[in-house]
Amino acid sequence: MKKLFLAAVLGVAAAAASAQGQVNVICSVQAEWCNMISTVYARTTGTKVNLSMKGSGEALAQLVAERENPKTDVWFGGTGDPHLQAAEQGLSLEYKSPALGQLQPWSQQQAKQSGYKTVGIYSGPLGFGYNTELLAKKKLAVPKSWADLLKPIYKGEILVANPAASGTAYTMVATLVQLMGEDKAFEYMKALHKNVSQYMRSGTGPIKAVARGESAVSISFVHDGPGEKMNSFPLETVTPLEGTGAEIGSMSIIKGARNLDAAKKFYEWALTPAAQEMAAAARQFQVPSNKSAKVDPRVPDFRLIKFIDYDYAKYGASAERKRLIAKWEKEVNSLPH
Ligand code: S7P
Repeated sequence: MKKLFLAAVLGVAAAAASAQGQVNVICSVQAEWCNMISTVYARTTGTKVNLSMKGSGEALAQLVAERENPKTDVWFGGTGDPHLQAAEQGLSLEYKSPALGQLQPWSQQQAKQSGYKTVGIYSGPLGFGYNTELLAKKKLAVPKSWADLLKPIYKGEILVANPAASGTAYTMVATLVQLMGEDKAFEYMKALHKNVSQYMRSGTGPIKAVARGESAVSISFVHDGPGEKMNSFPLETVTPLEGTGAEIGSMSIIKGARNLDAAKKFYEWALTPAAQEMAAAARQFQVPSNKSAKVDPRVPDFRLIKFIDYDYAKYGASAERKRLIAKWEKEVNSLPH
């Protein structure tokens, strides 16, 4: 009798859930955050979230491949440059959220310059991750500047992602070009290549590998550091003295979304303070874009970091992104180690 009752209750719940439909989300933040938003959203709204987890570079490639027959409704998270590229290529839908006024100026600016086809949901600075135990064991100093990374002592000790696959690594290329000028930046990246042991596919791969002692130093978003530390890894982060860039992690609704109403509801929910505070609960420490969302004390303090004036419109443009990546492949990645 009890079993029958339970089955009936679950049946009603399942029917309610399916009545609320589903939303297909590409999620480009780390898995813990993706899983948390999908579980909480499904539980509170009855709408099933079909998650596909992909880094930003890979997410953009999937959306390009799906162009004629989109299977994705919302692209949540990932570096802003590929979201701007998606907007420019007509892959995302113009949508002006009524919540825009509640968002930080950088988030609103990201929306405006994309023609309201994307919006900033978080921001975070690029810097270095380092394994304190490994550095001590190898008697290596903590690198404090971009210049430090070129020192021969770091040969084979640096991990970074491949800009052709990773939005994080593209942020590094665009940051260096803006910081040094294009010619010097490419000379710099050629010299850095000698110290890089591997270009990884995913932007978060390098800091995870460094945390686990597989390498000493990574070029990474520093907001990914505290989570590794909380998992008891000997990992610290630093931002370079000369200056650095920041990402505007973004969210877009996909043009031709099969579940458009569900997509808009999910998008609105993702802009609320409560949804944005889930990042820290999932041990990810970007600055939230909703001005009312609580900022965890482990979020990097932007006031202490020297930032370049990152030109998101220029470096998020398809032609510029493609050109810089092709140049990096030809002039840097082709060099022997
Ligand atoms: O915390 C996760 C994070 O660092 O990863 C995102 C992004 O998916 C990285 O993509 P790539 O693999 O293409 O570099 C960042 O937006 C986010 O801050």
